[in-house]
Amino acid sequence: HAGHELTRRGALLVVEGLDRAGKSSQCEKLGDYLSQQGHTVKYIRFPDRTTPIGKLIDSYLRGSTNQEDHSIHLLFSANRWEIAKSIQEDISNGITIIVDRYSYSGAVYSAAKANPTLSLEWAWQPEIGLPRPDLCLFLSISAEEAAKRGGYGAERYENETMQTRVRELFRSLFNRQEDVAIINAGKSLKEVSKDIQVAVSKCVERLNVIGPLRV
Ligand code: T5A
Ligand code: NA
Repeated sequence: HAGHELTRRGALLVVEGLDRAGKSSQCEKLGDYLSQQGHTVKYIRFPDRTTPIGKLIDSYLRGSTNQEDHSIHLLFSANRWEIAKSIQEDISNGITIIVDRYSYSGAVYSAAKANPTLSLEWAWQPEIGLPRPDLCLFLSISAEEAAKRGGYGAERYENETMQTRVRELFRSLFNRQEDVAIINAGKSLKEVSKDIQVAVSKCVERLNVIGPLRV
């Protein structure tokens, strides 16, 4: 699909995983690495708690307000749609974007609530049409391991029952998705970042190659 490009676009790289899998730490390391390689890099995260919709999400996650399951789900999705156009623009301007959580978290966390009318399929629908990542790095870690890391338990969803369901749903979702790299996030920060660099380098190289004209 990259073969049609005449100018070099940026890459859309997503980092996903359970709470405390090390997503934010690894996004930062990946950003440093790609900058050193000469890429222009931008970091974004979802939920983006700074927008009006993001503020509603923030207060929900902190437990200060309640929201109906479908309703909060659609707000998480709207929070991605509100910046979808700027993501597209940045990428066409050659900026590589590192995204800390995306549609995959969106579908999986909502579906993990086991609400009978909120299946994984239902939850995925509002994500259809958002910019498709070139690569999704899934930081895989056991729920028990994640719970041992700092700051766990403060927000809604940070309990082992929910996290175990989330883990299973991520697996079933990623079985159906292309361009996913499963990264063992139970290793040291440095080892995990090395594995991420290898996966990302392969992906970025592919984007730089101009493919041959076909029939
Ligand atoms: N959500 C999100 C939805 O329900 N729907 C949606 O559409 C979206 C986008 C908030 C919640 O919202 C849900 C999912 C979440 O429950 P958030 O704001 O991204 O999402 O907050 P968190 O994801 O909870 O951020 P986390 O704090 O969970 O974790 P990270 O980013 O995975 O981990 P990180 O890098 O901050 O590291 C956590 C701790 O572990 C240590 C770090 O130093 C830190 O102390 N650590 C390691 N320790 C040992 N070895 C390693 N390899 C380590 N890597 C990190
Ligand atoms: Na984080």
